Amino acid sequence: PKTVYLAEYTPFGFIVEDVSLTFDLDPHKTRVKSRIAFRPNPEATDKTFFLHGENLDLISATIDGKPVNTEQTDEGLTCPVPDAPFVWEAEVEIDPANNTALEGLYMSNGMYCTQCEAEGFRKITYYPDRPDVMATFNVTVNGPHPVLLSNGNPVKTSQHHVEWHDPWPKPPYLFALVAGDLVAHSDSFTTMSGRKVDLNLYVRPGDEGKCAFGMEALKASMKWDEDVYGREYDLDLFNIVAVDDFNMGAMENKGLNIFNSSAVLASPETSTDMNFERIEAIIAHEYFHNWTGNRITCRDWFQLCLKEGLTVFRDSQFTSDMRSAPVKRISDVIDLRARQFPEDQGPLAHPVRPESFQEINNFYTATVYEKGAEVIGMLKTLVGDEGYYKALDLYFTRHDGDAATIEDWLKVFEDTTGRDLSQFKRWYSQAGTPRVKVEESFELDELTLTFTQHTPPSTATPDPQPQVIPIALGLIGPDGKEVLETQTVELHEETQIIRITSLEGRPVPSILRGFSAPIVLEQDLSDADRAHLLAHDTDPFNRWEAGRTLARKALLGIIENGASVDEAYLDGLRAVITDDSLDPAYRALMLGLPSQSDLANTLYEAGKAPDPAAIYDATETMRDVLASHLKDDLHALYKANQVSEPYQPDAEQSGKRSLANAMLSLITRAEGAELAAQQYAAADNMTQQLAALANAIRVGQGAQMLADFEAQWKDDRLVMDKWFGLQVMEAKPKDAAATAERLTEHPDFNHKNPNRFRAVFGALAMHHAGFHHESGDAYTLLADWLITLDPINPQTTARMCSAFQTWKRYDADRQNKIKTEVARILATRDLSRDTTEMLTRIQG
Ligand code: DPP
Ligand code: ZN
Repeated sequence: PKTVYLAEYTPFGFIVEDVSLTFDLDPHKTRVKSRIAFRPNPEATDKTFFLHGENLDLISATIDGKPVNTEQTDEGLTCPVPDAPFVWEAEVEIDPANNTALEGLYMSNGMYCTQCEAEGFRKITYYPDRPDVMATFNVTVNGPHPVLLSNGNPVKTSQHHVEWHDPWPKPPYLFALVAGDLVAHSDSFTTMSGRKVDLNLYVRPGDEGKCAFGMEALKASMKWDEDVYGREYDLDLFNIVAVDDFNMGAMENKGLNIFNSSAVLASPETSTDMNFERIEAIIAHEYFHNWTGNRITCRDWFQLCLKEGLTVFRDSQFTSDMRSAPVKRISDVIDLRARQFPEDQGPLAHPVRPESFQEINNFYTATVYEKGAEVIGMLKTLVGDEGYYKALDLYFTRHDGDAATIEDWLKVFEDTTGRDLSQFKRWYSQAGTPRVKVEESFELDELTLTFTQHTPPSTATPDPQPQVIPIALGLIGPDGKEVLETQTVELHEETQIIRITSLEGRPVPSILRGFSAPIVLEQDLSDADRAHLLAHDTDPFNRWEAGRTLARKALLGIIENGASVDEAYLDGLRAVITDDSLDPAYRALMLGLPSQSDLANTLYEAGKAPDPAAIYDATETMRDVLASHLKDDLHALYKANQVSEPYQPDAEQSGKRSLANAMLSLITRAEGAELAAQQYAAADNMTQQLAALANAIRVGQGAQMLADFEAQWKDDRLVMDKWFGLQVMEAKPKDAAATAERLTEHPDFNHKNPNRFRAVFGALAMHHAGFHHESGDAYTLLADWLITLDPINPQTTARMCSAFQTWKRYDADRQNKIKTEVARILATRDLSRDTTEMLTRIQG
């Protein structure tokens, strides 16, 4: 496969003035006619006329009405063109019903839909399929369906025929088309300038009852973007369509967002609190792309973080405003450490702005998205809120309508704040997680903190240079009172010393408050100091972090020498859990343990091969210890956090449910599944039902409940995904692979549906002790299924390959088993470019 390099960017030789497309829909023989007005691009030196095109059957092609001879390859075509404006017209035939890759135009349950990001438009028609080619689109859809949608506004509608016009120039990856027998949940929003926008959420008949929440989230997002960023929506219509077969979460096509049904459909009976929160965030994310992504797009795919990092940052701000900011911050950091850190510290490490790729679909990663968002958070910390919003205002005015770069982005900050961001820019160009070691000394009344930063070299970045690292810190005095409020120190050098004087007695430094930078902090604090922070830190993130660090130490003690858990920690934890002045959601997070994968990594970094079974056992022991230490509080807290009001998926109610369900899990562990069975029987919402079921399965008493659950929900695709996933998640390590395999034999298992495939195999890959069971069965099973899925859906296959990325952590036997499976997949004939690239990189 060919490698593409950022350094080799050149503009396209032609400018597209206008695009007209006509679709005559047919499952196997859809005809697409295109009429594209080109003119030579005065700024381009390379005048080759190359149009991308894949899996297209070319029926005819003309230039200015005269037939042309084209030269075709698997990737596109060229032909001679005049050195003056001209009109290209072509007709192609495509086969949406056989498009199982779910890129381009495809079918899902009888409906037509599209996915063009990143490079799917070339599977619809011949076109310069690159984000820096922006044009206005006119689209005619002919088909025997009640609903025929495309981008922009409808200009002419008759039966089986709708013409759409999108006045905003857009790159082809934002093109969308939907046709089907759909029903709309409709509403409207009046913008800040008083314009009425019609809003529709289109779903399959039967799903009407799952639309209300998504619609409210959309309106809240529209309002929030006006209030916080001054961004108003720019069409008279905004449509969202839910589709069952979709590779990603959702897609921000101009005026016609297409959503994986799991990322938009919700009802109390079928969705958990976590589902609601995720849906609210994804709706916001896609809506926010209208400005950060669509109005200002990316010059090339190396700049993906320009829109994704910023839009993730914006959706996190939104969730923090709608719900609890500390809870959102802690959840984001848990997620970053679970998904981005392993990527950044393993063979798939790449900079937030990668410099080369073979298949861009492989770079929709936690690094581009989540680390990309962290980088923007740091920038905001460094320039302050006022500086940040001034820079954003300039970004929106200066670059509206542009296909922009990270250089453009940083320039608006330099121009508005006067800061030199050349060193900061390394966050975009260097791979790897920086590690910051802090050493402390205290003499008389002076505290000295010595910071040393170091980024481990990687293939992507063999020689990392010091980065700009904002460290938010405060001090907690011996009496538990804060003696220094949060200050931000900027690290630039490899080593930097900070002195704080006039202190009365040694305070405990609370460093990296709010997780002010995406780094690993190495701080040698005693257990007593951490317990002090757990009890007194005013920064909610660091208070949680103190507890988490103590839990990690306790777990490692159990793993390595069967040590008993420190009583001071357990008492400190109990004090937090029973403190009614604290948000229940926050208290529930305090009870969470570091993941088993995280523990494996800690051991690996200490030079020891982690034993997944021992880690699993230690986690079980730790939970038993928690159950027994908190036993006098469990039932009281469970009861105190029951919700008697009608179900609402808001922060307050979901916080209570999460604390109550954390209690349920400890109670079930200590006493069996009786209370879980009661909760299951009484549940009127999925959060309560699913938590009860999970707990019953965990203690081996869930068989009947599982059968009841299946009988109740067999016709609900999204709920059945939970049923599939939960059985794998809750399996004992030795049974995980066999459980997954058994589920693949279930009549409702369908590997062509990405949600169902991920329900089973995503759960298996996340089951640390099950996936890495010494038998190697899970490795083999996953490899078998990746080989099966690759010819059908390369994108989902390649994404799932990351399950193997941590192979170097483990012992020689596991390493060999994984290497064998990776090599076996790679030896498959006609393996996709996507999967080939991922596995080759993982091999390292
Ligand atoms: N739809 C995906 C997202 O919003 C890719 N743009 O992140
Ligand atoms: Zn996005």
